[in-house]
Amino acid sequence: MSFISEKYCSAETAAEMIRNGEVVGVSGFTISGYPKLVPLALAKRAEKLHAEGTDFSITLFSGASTGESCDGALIKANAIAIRAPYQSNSGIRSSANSGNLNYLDVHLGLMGTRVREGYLPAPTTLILEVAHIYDDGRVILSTSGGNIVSFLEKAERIILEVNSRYGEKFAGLHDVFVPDLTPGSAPIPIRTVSDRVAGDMVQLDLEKIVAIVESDCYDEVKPFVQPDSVSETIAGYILEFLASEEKNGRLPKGLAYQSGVGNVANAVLCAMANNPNQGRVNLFTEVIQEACIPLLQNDKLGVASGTALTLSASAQDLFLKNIDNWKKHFVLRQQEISNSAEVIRRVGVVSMNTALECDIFGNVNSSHVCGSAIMNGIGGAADFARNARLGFFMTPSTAKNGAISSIVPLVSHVDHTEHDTMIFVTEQGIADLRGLSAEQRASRVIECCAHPDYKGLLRDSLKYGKMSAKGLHIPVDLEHAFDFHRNFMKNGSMR
Ligand code: 0RQ
Repeated sequence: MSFISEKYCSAETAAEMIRNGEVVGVSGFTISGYPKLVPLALAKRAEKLHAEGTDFSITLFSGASTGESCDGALIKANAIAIRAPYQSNSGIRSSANSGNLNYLDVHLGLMGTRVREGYLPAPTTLILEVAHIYDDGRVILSTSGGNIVSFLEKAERIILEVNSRYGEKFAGLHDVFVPDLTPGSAPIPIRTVSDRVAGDMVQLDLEKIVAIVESDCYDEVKPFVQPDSVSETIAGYILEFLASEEKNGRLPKGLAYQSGVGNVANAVLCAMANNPNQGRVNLFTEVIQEACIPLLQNDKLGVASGTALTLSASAQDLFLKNIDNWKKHFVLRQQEISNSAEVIRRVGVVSMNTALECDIFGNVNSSHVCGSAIMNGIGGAADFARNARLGFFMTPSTAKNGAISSIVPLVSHVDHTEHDTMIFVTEQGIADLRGLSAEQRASRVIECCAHPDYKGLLRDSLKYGKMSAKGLHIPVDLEHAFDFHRNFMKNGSMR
């Protein structure tokens, strides 16, 4: 019997090995490649301990959001005390917003670095989903790279979920390079989307593997929804804008695209897939979403480099069926590389991220409703927006049936400052803010992007700002800057 085969056990046995108060690191990024069976068993164990009157909770660190069997089950069981980084689970959201969970919203590109630097505690136990394990302790990672290698450095115990759906078919998908820490770190040797600079497997320390659990679970990604008309309109503006930039010599061929999460992001890539004039595109992104499939099928995908392959169940099946032909189009990286400022700047990226609200001066809030209630988190949007060659923030012009304007006098929380943003897009139009003064930006955002129901109020806000601001460099009407938000909290509408 090999060392490895002796470690196979049930998820329940593996879950028993996790201690109260421990920092647990899991694989996983935007609902892909996270462990499912051990977290579910851990949640059940926590519920049992709580029923017996015993405290049990962990600090949970990951690459980014995980699915219902991990984030969902553990938060329902009241088993998470601290969570970082990005998440998208309604239970985590409500626990954070009710003050029961300490949620740390760290830039995704820096999470692993901060752990390695010692500014965040290093996970002591890791629960990793992998595609395959060899007897010598080498593993092939599954559908995401995340922070696995960064977390490994100081981990004491490793629990593996080996997902037999993937197996050795996943060999060659990952490139597991992790950068040096400062000071004096070597340049990261990646210049183009397809560059591979390390091996495709991770060598684990056999002595640290304490349990192996067999799994055949799907990543619990919601079924793909075809883009709605608002998203398609936004996508249309972006493609038109890109074409005019190219015509004007400002968009060299060979730039790569980053697209954020959600419907609008998918719509842009779907529109590229369906555009007969579109050549092959390369993606340098964090989340490779479902839209990579139509791009592939229409022969419009060059290489997609990311840290997560986030596909619905039917697309996961399709990917596995075609993996031998499709693998050459993908590189899965650790998130310290997929989201590295240095690499994003060197490769040359057009970033496209979604905002909750944008203000007339160019600031963006992607994470907090009315300045206080966390939605998901900043994620990796700032890693890209700040370092992109060309950056879009997109959003429908209103939310909640028109009760909310996504264009506001001043954002209630700032994720991306006016110094880092370039182009705003809503279904009303597109505003290129590059090279404009604050007042010019404000007029352009109002006239090009705001919904007609809110244009008058926004024009008034700019007018009063010009009359009352201390300085006219940014003519903000401080007195009424948050009237939209106040109205919404008081009356349920920003009007
Ligand atoms: O709520 O579903 O209850 O109606 O926000 O909005 O329009 O469905 O958009 O799913 O694309 O998410 C910014 C949250 C958008 C996401 C955000 C309400 C709206 C709806 C969702 P309902 P939509 P999406 C790469 C980059 C930050 C991280 C990031 C996100 C819900 O894109 O988390 O970009 N981004 N990472 O009704 C109150 C407003 C609102 C609002 C919309 N102004 N106020 N509610 N909503 N605007 C990926 C990673 O980093 C991993």
